Amino acid sequence: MLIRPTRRRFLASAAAVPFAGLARPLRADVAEMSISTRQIEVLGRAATVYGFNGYDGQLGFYGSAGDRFQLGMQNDTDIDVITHWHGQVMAAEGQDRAYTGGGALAPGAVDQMDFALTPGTHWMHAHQLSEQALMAAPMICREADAPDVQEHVIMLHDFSFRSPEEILADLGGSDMHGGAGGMAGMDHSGGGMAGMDMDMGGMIHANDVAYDAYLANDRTLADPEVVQVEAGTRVRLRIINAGTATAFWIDPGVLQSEAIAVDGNACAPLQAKAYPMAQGQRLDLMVTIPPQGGAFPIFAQVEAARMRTGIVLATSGAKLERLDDMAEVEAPHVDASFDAGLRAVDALPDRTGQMAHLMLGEEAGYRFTINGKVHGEDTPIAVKVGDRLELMFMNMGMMMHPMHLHGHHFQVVDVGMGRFNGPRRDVVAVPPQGMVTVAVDLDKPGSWYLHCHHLYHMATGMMTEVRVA
Ligand SMILES: [Cu+2]
Repeated sequence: MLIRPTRRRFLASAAAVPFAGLARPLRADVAEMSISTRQIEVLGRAATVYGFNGYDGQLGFYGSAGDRFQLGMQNDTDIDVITHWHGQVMAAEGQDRAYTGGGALAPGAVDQMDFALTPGTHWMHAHQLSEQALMAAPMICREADAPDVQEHVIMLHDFSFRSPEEILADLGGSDMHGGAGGMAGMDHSGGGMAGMDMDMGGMIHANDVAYDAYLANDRTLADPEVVQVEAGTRVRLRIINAGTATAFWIDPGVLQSEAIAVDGNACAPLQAKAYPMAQGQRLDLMVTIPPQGGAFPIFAQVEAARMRTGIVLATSGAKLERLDDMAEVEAPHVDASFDAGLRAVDALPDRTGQMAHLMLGEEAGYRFTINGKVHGEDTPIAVKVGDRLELMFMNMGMMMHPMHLHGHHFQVVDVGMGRFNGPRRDVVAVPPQGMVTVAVDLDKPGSWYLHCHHLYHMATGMMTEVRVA
């Protein structure tokens, strides 16, 4: 048997390279990646956040098609971590802890990982409130047919100096999923509302959390990352929206651009003036640097708001101008119009399947539901291996819900304008009052979470499971 050494494994055999902010050097005999706290500076203030630390001083993991994710993951924090390899659908149940009964990686413990990487722009994150404290990192597997161009990863975050527990308390909700005490603190006695409250919030809204800053690779526009690029070349941006409660619009400004993949899945190239990214989604954007060179901001603007973050692509010697962290004009709400224009290059074969209807609701007391139930009260969707399933999401509320299925990449087949050959994804934005249908071939046994990727909607109940037997 031939075992291809991955770059990561090669590095593991070399001396460990600790970097600033790492609690202590990694030990090659114990772990090849670690989860720990680190220090960043936001708006001139120090902040302690989490990180998934690789050996070479980079956050996250970078591999190539054919590699395996084969390493020890050590938890150097003092909290339990429910690890999730988002988009890495070859992680068998048990490798990925985010399922009912999956438990958590305890402080000091090591999980031995070993699964084939799924090519594309994916990521790793805690399936708990700690995701808000930046417990998230890129998990990239470069495609075998990736064009030979410069690549750069951009990870977006919504940042608060408050703890996620405080944020959730301010929203009025209680954590039903991944809190330190598991199901402790779950109290439905005060709810008392069986039906859905269609008047919640009155009108379509977003951004229910007031953040202190929005980060692109840990930095704000006051001090953005500046990436050196060559004039006249193409650059592939692998963008990850790790914002827990924030959808963004990616604005490449004057640069010619096209989307070439969404959620790690190649799509027919699509040009837009701005590209929406719901929570959890990824976008591979190919941009062209003009022959005359210059400095080119890539903005990520919060939906339905003026706040923005971003990075700068700059050719050598280009003059960098100060960038305003407020756009002149408010961005629209993220809706389904971009997805309506996307076409899959690896469409699912035509098949009929069973349909599951999922009504997405919001109730008083910051309670988010699927078919009127919070996770724990819900009835999982039961199917057999190999089944085709269609999930029809009907959003009865006034906030967009980015719906994510674990273990699979579905295909968007209807965004309310009739059947179409839509994109392969693993998170789909279901707009307020909107209806979106996705199709999926369930090829792996297991209990796969199906949930809203707005962290606080998930935490307060908007999650169920697809049980594949
Ligand atoms: Cu939601």
